[in-house]
Amino acid sequence: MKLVMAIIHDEDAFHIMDLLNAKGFSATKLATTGGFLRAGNTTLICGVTEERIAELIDIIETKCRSRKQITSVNNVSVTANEGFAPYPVEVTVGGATIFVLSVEEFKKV
Ligand code: 2BA
Repeated sequence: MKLVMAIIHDEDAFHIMDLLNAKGFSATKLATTGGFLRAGNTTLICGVTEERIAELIDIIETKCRSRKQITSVNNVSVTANEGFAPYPVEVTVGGATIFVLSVEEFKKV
């Protein structure tokens, strides 16, 4: 038995939970905060048999692949009367940080 902890982007959490449930994985989703950016992220904890580790990691890789996305931020205008103008920037979203831990004992009582 292994415990997989995967820190993923909030945006990817909803879709991956659906797929994990459909494939028969049990998972717990925690709302967490990155220590560096202090921004919200999601941590999934998932107890699995060793035979299914590769399948689980494959699902995480597929659903949480890091990708570039264009988003707009409000840029401060040069003059006070012009207000704010949307300014497109490219950001990287997604990706996953995965830990696989050995489980000494697993019990449901
Ligand atoms: P990633 O390395 O992809 O990490 C994404 C999130 O995964 C982290 O959020 C943190 O919540 C978790 N994480 C990553 N490595 C971990 C570890 N060894 N132990 C526990 N949790 C871990 P943040 O801490 O907010 O970091 C966001 C991104 O900022 C990181 O993306 C990395 O690109 C960068 N970063 C993190 N720490 C840094 C540092 N000390 N100096 C420069 N850049 C850093």
